[in-house]
Amino acid sequence: MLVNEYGVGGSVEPGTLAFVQIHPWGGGATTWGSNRATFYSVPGTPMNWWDGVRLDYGGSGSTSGDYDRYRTSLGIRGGVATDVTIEMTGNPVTGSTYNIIATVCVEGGGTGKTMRIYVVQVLDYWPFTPTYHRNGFKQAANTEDHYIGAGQCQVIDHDFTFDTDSWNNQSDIKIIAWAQEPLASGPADVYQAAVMTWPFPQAGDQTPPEPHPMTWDTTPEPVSTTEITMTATEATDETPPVEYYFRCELGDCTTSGWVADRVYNDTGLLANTEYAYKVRAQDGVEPPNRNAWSPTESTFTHIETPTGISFGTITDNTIEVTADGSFTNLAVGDSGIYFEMTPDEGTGANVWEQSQTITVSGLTPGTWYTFEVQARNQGQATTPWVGPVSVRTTGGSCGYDPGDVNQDGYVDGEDIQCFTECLIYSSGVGCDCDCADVAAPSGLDMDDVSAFVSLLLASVG
Ligand SMILES: [Ca+2]
Ligand SMILES: [Ca+2]
Ligand SMILES: [Ca+2]
Repeated sequence: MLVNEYGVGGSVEPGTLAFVQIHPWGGGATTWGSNRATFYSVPGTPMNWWDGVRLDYGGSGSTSGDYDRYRTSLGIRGGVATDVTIEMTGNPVTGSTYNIIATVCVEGGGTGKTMRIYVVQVLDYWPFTPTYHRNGFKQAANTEDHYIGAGQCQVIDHDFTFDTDSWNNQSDIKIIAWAQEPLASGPADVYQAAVMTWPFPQAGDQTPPEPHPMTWDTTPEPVSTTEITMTATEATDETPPVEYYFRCELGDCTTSGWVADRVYNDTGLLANTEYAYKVRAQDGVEPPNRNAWSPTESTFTHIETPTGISFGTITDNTIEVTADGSFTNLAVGDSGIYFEMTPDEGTGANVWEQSQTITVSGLTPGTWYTFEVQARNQGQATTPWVGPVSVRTTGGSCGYDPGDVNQDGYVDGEDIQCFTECLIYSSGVGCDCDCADVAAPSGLDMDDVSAFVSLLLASVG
């Protein structure tokens, strides 16, 4: 069976014709090839069997004349109707070993018959010399004889391990299967033949989970200063279980490995630091099919929440205020601390600052100011508010300590009468009502009552 021209153009449609080239003698000779030669009683080469149609052998002395004759044979062969179909798949097993499945069927309404099924591997352009080397025989599965009824199929299952020549030239590997009349010698009609070329179509579930590419249900977002959570879209596949793989793409974060849960929490992270992740899924096939990566999404861990508010130097017109605690990357990106001051006066408060201590200036002497603070990370995610805490600028009309309403130099029970008169009448003989304003907000109201009582109790204690 020596045809070099076919299958590479001309009138022959690639893939519609299966040839196996056998070298019964000389280079490339095999026992299987010799047996085939015996089957066909080959007296010499070149020789061509058109199984079921006619025999050509010997050269005419004109290569083009030979090919013309072969084309005639091919046309006759192609005109013969058949009710047999062959489909093939090849799945990798390990290394250069592939599991080859040939499914041979007789069409519904066809004629049941016993057939001898051949499955062989050839390597195109082999032997490398001589040049008549198309689809040279390499190895064969044991033939199987099967009766296949109309509308029925037979599966032929065989592992082929490809030799070094083949494995080094994978694109030239072909699997050829045919169903032949089960006779002891040729001629023997061939009912159908099929060629499988590299890369092989594979059997079973070859489809990655959906969605493909992967998508996010919820992109990464901070849970705390040390934890980020993210949720992949639920992936579906005909072959469960589906597993997810969250990969750290930015920063010293943690890749999940293959996990069953589509929610992933990465812990042990640094505060107010950027991290990025992408995710994909795989199905339960071995080896698994994997969808394409999702877009990479980044986020920032939360910044630390202030632990309190404290005050530094306070003058008639300025207040130095600190958000207590330590803050990671406070000067980076949109990070900052907001000092909310009521009433909103002067300069320096009620803006985002990349410092945990600020000095508010331009304030009114002897006036109460109330502060609340919060921090935000590089992504502007804010902490809870801390406070309120109030403080009073020095100075003002109260020339004594706040609470010393009767101006005797002490804050004690002697101040109660003045405090009460100031509260009721806004004035009193011998009383400085500005000294009764012992708590925020500025001015005398019920907030000052409890604060004044606390002052008295403190003075007693
Ligand atoms: Ca799948
Ligand atoms: Ca007093
Ligand atoms: Ca007050």
